[in-house]
Amino acid sequence: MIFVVLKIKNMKLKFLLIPLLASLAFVSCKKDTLYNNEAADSLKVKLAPYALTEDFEANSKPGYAAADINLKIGSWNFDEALVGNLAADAKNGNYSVRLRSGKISMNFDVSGVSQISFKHGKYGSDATVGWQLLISRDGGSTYTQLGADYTETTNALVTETVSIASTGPVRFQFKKLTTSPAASRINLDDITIIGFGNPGVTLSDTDPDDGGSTGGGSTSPTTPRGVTLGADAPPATGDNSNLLFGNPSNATTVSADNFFIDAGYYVESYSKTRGTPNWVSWHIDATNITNAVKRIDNFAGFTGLPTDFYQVQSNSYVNSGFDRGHNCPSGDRTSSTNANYATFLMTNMIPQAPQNNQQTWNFMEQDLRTQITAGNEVYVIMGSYGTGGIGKNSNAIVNSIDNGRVIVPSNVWKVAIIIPNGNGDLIRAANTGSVKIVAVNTPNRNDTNVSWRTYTTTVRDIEAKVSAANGSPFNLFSNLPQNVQDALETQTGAGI
Ligand SMILES: [Ca+2]
Ligand SMILES: [Ca+2]
Ligand SMILES: [Ca+2]
Repeated sequence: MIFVVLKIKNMKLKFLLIPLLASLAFVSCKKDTLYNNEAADSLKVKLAPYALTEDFEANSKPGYAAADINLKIGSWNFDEALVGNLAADAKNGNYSVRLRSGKISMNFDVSGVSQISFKHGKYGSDATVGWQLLISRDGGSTYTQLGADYTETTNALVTETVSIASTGPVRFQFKKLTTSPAASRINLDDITIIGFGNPGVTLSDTDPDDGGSTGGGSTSPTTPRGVTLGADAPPATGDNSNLLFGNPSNATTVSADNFFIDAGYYVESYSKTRGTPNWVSWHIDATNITNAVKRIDNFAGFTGLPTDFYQVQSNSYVNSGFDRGHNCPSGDRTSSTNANYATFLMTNMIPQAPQNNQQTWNFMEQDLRTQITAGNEVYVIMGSYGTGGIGKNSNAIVNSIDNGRVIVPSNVWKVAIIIPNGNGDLIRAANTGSVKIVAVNTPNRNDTNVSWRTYTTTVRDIEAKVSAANGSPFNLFSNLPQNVQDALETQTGAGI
């Protein structure tokens, strides 16, 4: 846990009293979050830190014309700017902002901001160019400059961190100086907004998983399709296969509500009655997250279901107040169009509260992918159970959508087992001390805390909850010896 230390001394006391009282009021319902330090003049207020990083890898914008673009942490307006991936673009990863003669601006506010950091450089061999960082405290109506002008002289990215005196929601703008040569361009990347408490990020109404101002995508259905397997799909069996750690509900192709689907890029148990997966299982390693393709957003019904199953359509969630929440995320399958297409089948979706999907779940998915880039491989199983969630249309519990054909789960869970890259994964998971376990169970509500670590639990607890909800045995990691399961499944799953 990280603490914010508020030093209150002598003359500063008078000026800090009002914000301090505000802080005390904020935490007064949780007295245990206040600590008196041994130093009489210090107070520690426990607030969860957050960091929201925009790396510009999530979406494309090939031209300079002014337009909004949906990115990882929200919607931005790019005016005379694009997402570039040329050799001359100074960048981290595959893409960065290339700003020509205008500005990029956030279309959303963030609360509790203490710092903003970003990488910046000059595009290729363009002439020296200047720009400003600006902040708005009124929802983007007016902006004021933060710090001094920046001047780009080299093509290499450098990192800058700026502290923010923030008491309310803010948004940022990066704006080229009109005095700089019109043709000179600036690269920007990895804009990270750092703060404490709930960032309260109101993501764009056109977030890719959401697709509409009232949730669930556009009104016309797309053409249903199947899966086309490429060589990049995980192997069907053995090491790195999607179901290596076991079929937790013993799903079969004869049980309508525990119906086994091998979609190649993931494996699942589907429920005809619920119109959603019960669980989805998949393996991730570096070969799956190459960013060879960007998210394709081609939500569609799945043609592989038995003919007596209702085929959930791309528009089945429209106006529901719930996102089409991926189980196996788009971001875990970027090695080919086939791989990414597979994740957009509606048989991979649940009606998920937008904040739960776009924040809590999204950040957990990103944290798991960070484990991959750090040299690990990850086996993930995500599922949902129960009935009744709270979306964004009202505070009322919604039990089903699409005229009762899709059940809204009450809980959304995920377990992950993380091991260093290698072979003999089951044996290594049983024997190595370097296994890390993540186990999270969240309520499917739109007021979910942004931090997934708020919801860590044990694998064993998830097994018990799912088993009770469905009235049938549920055994995760069943291919591991029971004594290994007993050891791993009773750890609280905040392993990363
Ligand atoms: Ca980037
Ligand atoms: Ca492996
Ligand atoms: Ca188990």
